[in-house]
Amino acid sequence: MNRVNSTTTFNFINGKYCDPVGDDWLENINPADGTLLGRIANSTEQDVENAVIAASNAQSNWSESTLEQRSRILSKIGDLIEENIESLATIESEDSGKPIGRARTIEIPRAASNFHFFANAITQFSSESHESVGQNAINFTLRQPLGVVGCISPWNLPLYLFTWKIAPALAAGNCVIAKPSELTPRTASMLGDLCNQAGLPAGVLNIIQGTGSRTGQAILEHEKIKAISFTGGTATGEHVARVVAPKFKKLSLELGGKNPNIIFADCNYERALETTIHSSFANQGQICLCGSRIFIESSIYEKFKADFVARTGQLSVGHPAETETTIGAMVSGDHYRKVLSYLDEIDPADASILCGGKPATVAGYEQGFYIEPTIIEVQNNQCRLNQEEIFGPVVTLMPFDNEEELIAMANDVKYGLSATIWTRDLDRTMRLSKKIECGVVWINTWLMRDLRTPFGGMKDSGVGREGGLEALRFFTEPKNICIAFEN
Ligand code: TXE
Repeated sequence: MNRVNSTTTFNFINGKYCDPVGDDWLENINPADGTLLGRIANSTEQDVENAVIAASNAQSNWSESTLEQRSRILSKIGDLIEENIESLATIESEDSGKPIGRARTIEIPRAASNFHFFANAITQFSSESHESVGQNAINFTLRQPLGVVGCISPWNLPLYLFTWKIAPALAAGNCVIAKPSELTPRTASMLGDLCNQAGLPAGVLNIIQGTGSRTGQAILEHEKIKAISFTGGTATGEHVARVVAPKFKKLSLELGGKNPNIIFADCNYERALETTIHSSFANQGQICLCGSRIFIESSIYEKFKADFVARTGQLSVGHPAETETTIGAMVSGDHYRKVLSYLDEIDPADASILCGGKPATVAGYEQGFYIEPTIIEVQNNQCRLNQEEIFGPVVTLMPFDNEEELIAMANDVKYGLSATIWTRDLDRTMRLSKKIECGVVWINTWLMRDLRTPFGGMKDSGVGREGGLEALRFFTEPKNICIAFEN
């Protein structure tokens, strides 16, 4: 691939890979062993400006292209991602520390699905009309592209989340300035080449690399960028909102979570146990949807606790490239230290560690950022472990006696992204689903996704929804046209 498998990650502007204007570079560190993978462009306002110029020049042709043309190109990008799964998965795993199997079977295929899904969805997107009966008028609503939009994505599911924003933005006829996380830049960079191969016109997608505080900030502040779609931490999201709101840009924020995983005694026990392993530790717990607070009905608490600890003991912490690894490396040294700081500061009055609780050593890779999967029994939902997003392989357990007590604890947190409930009682399912404060509820499953459904959170987990028509609505401006007619 063109300038992408090398150790240098360039910007992709106007269909070409290029150096950052200021010739400034960041280091890309391999979290599995602490070695240097290469260097990454650290872009300035001038690079963002160049990207915006390219995007603005491409805008009118792209927004005037037919839906079939756009659909064909986006579908081809999806095909090319599928054809390059192996190289994309290898790079994704190297950049992020995630097990290669996860990248190969879940995340890169999902990036392809994002393009295939929106390639189809745009051909079915329609707008509304309203006849003003008795007033001799008809209203219809145009859904026009916004223009040049900004997409900023995080490091935990790099290409998966990057494409989840870019695909609907492009499908709706916008040109895009996209910034991946500086911790996981390379699969995003590879996407540029695939877009060229698929025939995406130059300037329609521009991929800018660099830090959040400089490159990301320049995207937020650029007057010609009409909307920002952001996924990342809640503190960063707050900052993004502060910068963007006075500029009256459209804003979508997908932020952190502290999600309850609720287990009732009448559940399918084996399924709940097995899925709880995944919802706790998948991707080293670095998924905003992970069920990090596990509430278990008292009558099965001791049994579930023992079985969960035993099952967790079978997980294999190892190098991400090894196929038997279930827990890879944390994304970076900084994040590794942040997660460990929660474990170092545990107050024994609040909590006791049932397993894990410290760094893991992987032979041959002693400089890598590994943490043992950790289960902590906590005494109350108010402790820091249950209130803050740790974003690592760390979960807490607490028993509950009744629904009232449970719902009070589940909702007593600043976040409101998702919840999982394990029960066979349909009435309870409905009662709790209506009361729980979050945007996504899974019953007897976790992270089962249908890309047509609205996705996002309430409270400090964000504003707005992604997915399906919600994303196409976000990336378009509704313009109502009222035509009066004479009888
Ligand atoms: O992410 P940031 P960080 C949570 C998780 C984690 C915490 C911090 O709890 O510990 O956030 O993670 C860009 N203007 N999540 O600091 O900063 C940045 O370059 C514009 C949850 O690594 O939120 C990157 O591209 N952009 C989350 C993106 O924002 C800025 C996933 C996300 O980085 C910017 C990741 C700025 N001023 C972390 N500052 C989830 N919801 O899935 C940073 N960025």
